[in-house]
Amino acid sequence: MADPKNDVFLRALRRQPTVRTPVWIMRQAGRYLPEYREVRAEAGDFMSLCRNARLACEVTLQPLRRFKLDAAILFSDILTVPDALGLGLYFETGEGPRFRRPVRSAAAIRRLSVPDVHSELGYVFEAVSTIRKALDGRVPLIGFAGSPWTVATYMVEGRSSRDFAIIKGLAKEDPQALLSLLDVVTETTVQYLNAQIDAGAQAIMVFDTWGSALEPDDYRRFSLANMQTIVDNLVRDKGAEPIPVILFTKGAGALLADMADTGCDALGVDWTTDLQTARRYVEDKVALQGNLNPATLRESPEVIRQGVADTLASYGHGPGHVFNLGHGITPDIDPEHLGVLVDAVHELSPPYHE
Ligand code: 1CP
Repeated sequence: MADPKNDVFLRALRRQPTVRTPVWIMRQAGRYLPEYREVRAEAGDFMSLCRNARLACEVTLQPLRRFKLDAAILFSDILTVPDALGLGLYFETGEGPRFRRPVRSAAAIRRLSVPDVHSELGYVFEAVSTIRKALDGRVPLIGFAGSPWTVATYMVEGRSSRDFAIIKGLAKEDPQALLSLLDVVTETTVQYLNAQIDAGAQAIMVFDTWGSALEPDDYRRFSLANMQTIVDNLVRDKGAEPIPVILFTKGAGALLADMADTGCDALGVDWTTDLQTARRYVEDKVALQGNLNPATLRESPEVIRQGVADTLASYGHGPGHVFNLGHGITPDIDPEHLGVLVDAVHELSPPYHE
């Protein structure tokens, strides 16, 4: 398939020169858009939306019609993987994701096995190829998965958690059981992401939303090690240049230095670390993606523009910056405010590339 007509995002991930800073937004397809809420209502529920390639494609494209974004991201979820492992994912209205059969004991972990991703997750690969065709090279398409640790928190807790008491208990009492759970998720994720690449994904992002709940040594053992295995086993040689990989541990802070040594191309940075500081941690080994506080989008257009200006200045001159929020856009945001952000990146970033 042809290279994208707008490759500023892929070039920035590879730290090649660009004329401006590319921009996309985590959760750019989602509930803050009225047209998304309409399509989700048509689908019935969130998983039916993910399983319908035509509708998943439609909601992927919606934010691109409104805003001058430089990448599309597959519309799906990180919890499709444990669903394929047989845990029974469902969404309680207004309450977030739940699993019918959480995995809490060594015996339950032993019963898990790597599924055939093509039969269990074929709907995702069909969405990828449908979106890729519909994009027609306008911007590159990002495929993604959760980090094995972050996915395992949902598998063990059975739902969203903020203290991770059950999985941390397992890490203390039976670390080998937790490691074998992580092995199954990691192997499944490698096959899942390679199949997304085969279907047409042009960059890969691994979301480790809950890695920073671990202390640093446990982070390296239970989270970073599995992301390393993923980076090592992705088949990235598809075109003239390898498919770039972005790792994002929310709240990584100084651990960004360890992450930069995995061989990934870029790191997502949340708003609790200045890009200037992050750039020092990673010693220009990788590109950086981020990191405006999503709460800034609740402010006035003037404050949003200033936030963009400050973020660009914090990264400073030179290639290797992809503009994004430090975490996903929230459902309460006025879409016009996101337009102000995207326009400001287009307008204010060129001087940093002269
Ligand atoms: O319509 C709805 O009510 C569903 C809300 C929703 C959406 C829009 C969920 C349920 N998932 C998604 C899509 C999604 N999720 C995307 C693709 C869309 C895009 O980015 O434009 C991606 C990349 C994700 C990734 C995801 N899902 C993460 C990692 C990134 C992050 O935001 O930290 C996590 C932790 C999830 C789990 C999940 N799925 C859905 C919700 C509400 C949650 C979060 C639950 C929690 O806070 O624990």
